[in-house]
Amino acid sequence: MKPLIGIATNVDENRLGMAINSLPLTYSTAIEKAGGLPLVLPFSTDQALLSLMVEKVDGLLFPGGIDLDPVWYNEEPAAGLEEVNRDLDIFQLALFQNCLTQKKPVLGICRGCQVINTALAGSLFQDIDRQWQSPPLQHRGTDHDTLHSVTITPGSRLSLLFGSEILVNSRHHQAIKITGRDLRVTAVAPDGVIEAAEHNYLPIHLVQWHPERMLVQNEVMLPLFREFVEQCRKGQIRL
Ligand SMILES: [Mn+2]
Repeated sequence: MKPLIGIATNVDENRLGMAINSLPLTYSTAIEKAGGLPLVLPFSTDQALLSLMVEKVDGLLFPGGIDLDPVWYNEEPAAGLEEVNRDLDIFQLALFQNCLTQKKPVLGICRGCQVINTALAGSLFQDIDRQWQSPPLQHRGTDHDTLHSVTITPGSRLSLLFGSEILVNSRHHQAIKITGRDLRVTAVAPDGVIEAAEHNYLPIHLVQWHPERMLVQNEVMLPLFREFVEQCRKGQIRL
């Protein structure tokens, strides 16, 4: 049976100003391409329902999106912070806590990477350009994805997929500052910005770039999704 992969929705507004569940198609398409059955998990404030949602799926993907409210990592909003939505944060942070409790495989992309790092008591640079100690690379182009290389930590699960260096896209203005509990850094940009991390004990992967968008161009990032789907399949067998 295909592993069932929940994708945590974002929240947006439609043309009538109504709140909607919102997710770019590229995320579900990537899961399809990797052999999984994607299922978008809708916004909810019901904690018991969130736990049930996580029980029903074999793994979870946390997508890109807006900034997290810095209140979750005990900071005041700083210059450069963009749109935040505390209700969305509470929804996604709670979903992730359930993944931890239930030991479900997780893949966090861009904002998803930041959600996981924050849930594990790490912190973020609210704006790389204003807060990074050395002149940063361009991590976000104005109207397109920029590209930069990342150096991958030897011995990491990421290095088994991509070797010691790989070119990635970049469309973020925040990044991990203090790494969350039990996470280790697995990739850094040439300017030192953290670009990926993984959990020491659990099948939890964080990437700051957008592998789902790279998949539209070619299949270089397919192994990342394949491995995630395989981890979800193994959990399925164990149950
Ligand atoms: Mn970057």
